[in-house]
Amino acid sequence: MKRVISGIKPSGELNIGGYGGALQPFITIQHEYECFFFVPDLHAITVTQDPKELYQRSKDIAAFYIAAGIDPKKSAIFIQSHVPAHAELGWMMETQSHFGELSRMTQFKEKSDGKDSVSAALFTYPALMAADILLYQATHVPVGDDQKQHLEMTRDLALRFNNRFGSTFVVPEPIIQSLGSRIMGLDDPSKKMSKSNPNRNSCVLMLDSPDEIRKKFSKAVTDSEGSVHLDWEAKPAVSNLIEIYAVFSGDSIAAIERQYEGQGYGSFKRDLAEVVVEKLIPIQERYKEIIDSEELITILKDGALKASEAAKATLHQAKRAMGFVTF
Ligand code: AQP
Repeated sequence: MKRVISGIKPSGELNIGGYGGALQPFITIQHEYECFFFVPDLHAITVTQDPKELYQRSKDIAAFYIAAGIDPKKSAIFIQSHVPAHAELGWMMETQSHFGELSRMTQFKEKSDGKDSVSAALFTYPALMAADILLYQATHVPVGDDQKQHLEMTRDLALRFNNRFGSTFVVPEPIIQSLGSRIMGLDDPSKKMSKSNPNRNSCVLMLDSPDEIRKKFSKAVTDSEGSVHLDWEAKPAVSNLIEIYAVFSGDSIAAIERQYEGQGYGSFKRDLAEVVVEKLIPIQERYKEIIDSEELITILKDGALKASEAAKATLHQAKRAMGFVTF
């Protein structure tokens, strides 16, 4: 059985970058694989989090999974810290990770850049990510652009462990998506649209009102050429908007370029806002129904049970392989 595990960190308010790069692909993937979708709260705390916000955002991500269309009857939806095997195997994988390879991780370099002090956990984060994946013997992992290096390290760790201790882990393959794998900020197309960016105009949040969405797209940077065509080198800002349009409408890039030929940016941006509003409204409505419901709690408890069952077997096998006393 082909199996997938993936998650979205509750490190800030979810935006359309996370939707396009992760959540929307999850909806498709759930029909082709046995899936485990989790809320990586242990990853979120690698940088400082306000406890009240972490609590709310962890619930939010789980509610968005369901609201966007992940079927909890088919896929396990759970919170990472509810399955302690993640932390346990994370430590074991840390012992197999080399300082040099962790030092080369570009995400660590970016996130630690210019900071006086960063947590040790931010540095060892890829070992925990490897554990998240290997614990479920995932055959496939959907990866956004900036997670490719981490998945490569997961594969290296699985192979290293298997060579040292005997065949234990499935070595996972990436699922690379062609569209939406790197949605950039609306204010600056050289920076990824990120939850931790304090500039609220850089992104459209999943819970933004239609008017906020319209305002943000009308302010989005473009260029002076006035031509809607994709060219990431010469026209990164407009290319980013075209890609968002394609992700949210399902239209091809060529069809979008044809539709707006010779029209400048005004009508393109207005239509783009409507395409996004149309997609987000039903998700927001379902989110509101579920966020404070018993239904959400039940789904998360059931998901954690299913995940724990799957994780337990691998953890036991890995411990025995390493020489731990197990019964
Ligand atoms: N802007 C984006 N475009 C495309 N894909 C994105 N993803 C996130 N932002 C974009 C993809 O979503 C998956 C889950 O990401 P994550 O939230 O766990 O981590 P992240 O990539 O670190 O997200 P952020 O928003 O940038 O969070 P912060 O600011 O806290 O670090 C990943 O596959 C990611 O590629």
